[in-house]
Amino acid sequence: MFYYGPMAALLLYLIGARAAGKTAVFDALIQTPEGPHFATRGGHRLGTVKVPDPRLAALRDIFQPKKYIPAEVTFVDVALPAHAEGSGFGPLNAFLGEADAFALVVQSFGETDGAGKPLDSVAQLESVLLDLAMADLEKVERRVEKIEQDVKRGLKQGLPELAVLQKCKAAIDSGRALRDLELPAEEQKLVSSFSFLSQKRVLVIANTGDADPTGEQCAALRTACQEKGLDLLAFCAPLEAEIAALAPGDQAGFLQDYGLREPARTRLIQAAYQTLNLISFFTVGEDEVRAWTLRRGDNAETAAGKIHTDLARGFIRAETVDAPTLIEKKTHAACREAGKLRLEGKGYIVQDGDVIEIRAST
Ligand SMILES: Nc1nc2c(ncn2[C@@H]2O[C@H](COP(=O)(O)OP(=O)(O)O)[C@@H](O)[C@H]2O)c(=O)[nH]1
Ligand SMILES: [Mg+2]
Repeated sequence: MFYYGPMAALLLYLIGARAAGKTAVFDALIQTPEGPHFATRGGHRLGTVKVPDPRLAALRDIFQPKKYIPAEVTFVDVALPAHAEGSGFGPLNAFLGEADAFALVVQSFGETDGAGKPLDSVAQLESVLLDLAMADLEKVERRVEKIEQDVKRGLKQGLPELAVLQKCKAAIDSGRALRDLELPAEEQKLVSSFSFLSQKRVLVIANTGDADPTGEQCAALRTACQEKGLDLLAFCAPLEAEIAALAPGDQAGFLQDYGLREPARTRLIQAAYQTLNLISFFTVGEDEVRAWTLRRGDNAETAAGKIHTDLARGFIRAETVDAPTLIEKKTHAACREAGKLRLEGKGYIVQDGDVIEIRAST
């Protein structure tokens, strides 16, 4: 993974056909009442935003810390080469391999696509998914060839890897994305260095027209996504950009008028956490109130290791309370009195919204 700045932000890469509206979507995601925030690297645009979390904000208000550190997400508006069907992404493969997930923008407005042909959103989705698969197939075939040559020379250590690669190749050949292959952990380990693009989670963004901000008219695309097991979010990029530029107090009314639950940025971040199976836990104190990201199912020892490797090594226990209780009771002492402060061991499965203090011997 890339690290932009001191923190490990979740990396969401915007991909899609030419003129699908990737840049327009990116502009909406990075817009704020103070203007857009982004940096440029190698032609790509990167925008880092804080993950909105009302629980963390409430904890900040109680503890009044010196530092307030929400989790971060970085959106990347990928500068793609001219879209060439079925040929993968060429020189961008390695760069795309760094993504935690893709947000695949599909044009869902207007009558013609970026190539001047009649718009077919489903075909556009499938074409980009095919590009991801072709990029992987190329890597697989190149590596298979190399291992087979080695085997002929009597070098057999590549055989377990070869077996997994054959499995991957068979899946791609039959039109399945590698993300649906569910390799056992030991097989996954043998191929994880390839950073297969079709193994990454994909969120589909239908970039709709002004008349359809909630994507009611995207029935065919919605069905296609369901069949592929992909989550679909609809947003009208220019409209969302306008709303995001409003003062925070004015946004709610506009969102409501258009039938929108939350701003586009929040909806996308929530969907990304969902599809990547991520949860947040919090640490609180006078110095800092901070959010940390974990995979659902991770235990307290892993959580400790996120904060500092020493805390995982010397782990004694995790003093744990759920955020709503701490927000209600205001102090750890009050939580303890109410019997709500739990002492959890290394193997405790951390829950979304846990406030944790690690006790460790150092
Ligand atoms: N009407 C309409 N036009 C849009 C929308 N989103 C993008 N566009 C236009 O479509 C063109 C391509 O958009 P852009 O974001 O540059 O596409 P990209 O190539 O995927 O980055 C631009 O002229 C945009 O102004 C939309 O939601 N509605
Ligand atoms: Mg663009």
